[in-house]
Amino acid sequence: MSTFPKHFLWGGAIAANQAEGAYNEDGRGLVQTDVTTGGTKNSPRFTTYIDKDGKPGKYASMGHMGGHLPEGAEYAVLDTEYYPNHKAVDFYHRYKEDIKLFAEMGYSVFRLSISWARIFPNGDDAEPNQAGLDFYRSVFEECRKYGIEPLVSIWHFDTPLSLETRFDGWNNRRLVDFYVRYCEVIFKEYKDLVKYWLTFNEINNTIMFLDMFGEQPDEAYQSAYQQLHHQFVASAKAVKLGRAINPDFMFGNMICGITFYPGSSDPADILLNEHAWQQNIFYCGDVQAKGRYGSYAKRLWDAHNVTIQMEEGDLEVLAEGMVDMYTFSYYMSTVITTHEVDDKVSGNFSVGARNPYLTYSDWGWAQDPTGLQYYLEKIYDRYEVPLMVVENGLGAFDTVEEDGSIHDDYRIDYHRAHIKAMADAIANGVDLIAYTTWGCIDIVSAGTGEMRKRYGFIYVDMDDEGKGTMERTPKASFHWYKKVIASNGEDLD
Ligand code: P53
Repeated sequence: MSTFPKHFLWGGAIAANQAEGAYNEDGRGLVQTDVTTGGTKNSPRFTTYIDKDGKPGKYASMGHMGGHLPEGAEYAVLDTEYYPNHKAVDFYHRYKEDIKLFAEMGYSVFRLSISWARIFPNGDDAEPNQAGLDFYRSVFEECRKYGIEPLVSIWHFDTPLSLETRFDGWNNRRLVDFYVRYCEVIFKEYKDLVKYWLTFNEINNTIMFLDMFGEQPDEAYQSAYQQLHHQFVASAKAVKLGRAINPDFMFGNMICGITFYPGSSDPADILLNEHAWQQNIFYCGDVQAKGRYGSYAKRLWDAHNVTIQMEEGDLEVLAEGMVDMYTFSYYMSTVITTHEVDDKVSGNFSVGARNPYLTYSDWGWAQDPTGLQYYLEKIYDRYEVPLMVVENGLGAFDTVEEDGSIHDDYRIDYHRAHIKAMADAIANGVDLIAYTTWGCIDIVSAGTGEMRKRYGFIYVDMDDEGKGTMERTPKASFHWYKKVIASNGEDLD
């Protein structure tokens, strides 16, 4: 008998802006990744603009986090730069072929995101864009054809650029209404095709990655916490509205799940580590899965002189719009300490003391399946709602052999260990209902904009300069995952 429940959902996950391409087709509006270049592990991505004097310029950013447009400048696509998300892996035109391959692996779930800018090109248009609605309808129908349940992220780092420009994005309360209107349209449109919805992808990144890379001024915290408040209210309103449209809808939050460890048994490290969990993980999870700000929230705000602008009734809205399930991504753990350390990690989005008990990926991410079990058990104990691991995977260089095959044993090892960790957590009482591996097909990296940081079970012939046939080739991991699914997580060899 399998440890995994009978109807456990197995599948994979992608995001619109990293997979679709077709960035300016069929009426789609721009998003920030469309004006963001590629980078590498050691060099950042840049968001490009034309300044007030008409000169091109750029600032370091991953497309939705980091950096600021200078006063009077406007976002711009520059002829001198390459923008990897413009073409991505052309899922927009190849989704039938891709979904067929997912079905061949035996998927029962496929996580993808809807691009807000395909539905409302400017974010707040009077009427939705029919071509955008038609596209996702065909995608969902294609999934249903194979009995695959779509798991839909409503926002995956891709606020329409026009809302950033005209309203300063999520700093502005008006975004709440625009988001809820967008939700209303997609909920009504797909109410018979989609059951599972995630309101904001990795909502906690806004606060978690703020001070990970150095000290920030109080204004940065003020903005981050205010943006989060707006997103919490938007998420809760969407949940309420969705339940009215279809009571069978299931809503999840989505947290970037990093497991934090104290660097030593020094009580100061233990306390600092607990505070890291509060700021980075619990802060968002508590609002969305408990319906209220945690008791420690005031301490977090006071530390940076933050005053959150709330409207009357907001706290009631948060309490009424709790999610049904807690979903998260899991890639790595990290170490927190008050002590000076010599051996540090310098990966992208991975900093701090190196953990001597773990190995690290080529991009400096700690490989730690036990950290996943720890996270699952800790979080289930806290919320006691069904959990989903909606992203997990290894970004790695792949080599295509002369005969065209790809032997990604390192990727198989990574997933095997994490699936075992999930089984152990389930055996310990955790109600885990789904696993969607990240980038079931190679896509553009969010953090670095690279194609060579590959996560897929399906190889895509596309490089970092935009050269390649886009041809799809199953890797060794494809055949391995197919066996895993067929055996409901039993056959991991
Ligand atoms: P990439 C940082 C740390 C953990 C997860 O990331 C992160 C990030 C941002 O890079 O993002 C999630 O592509 C995100 C996906 C992303 C994936 O992890 O940088 O939800 O969009 O692609 C992997 O290797």
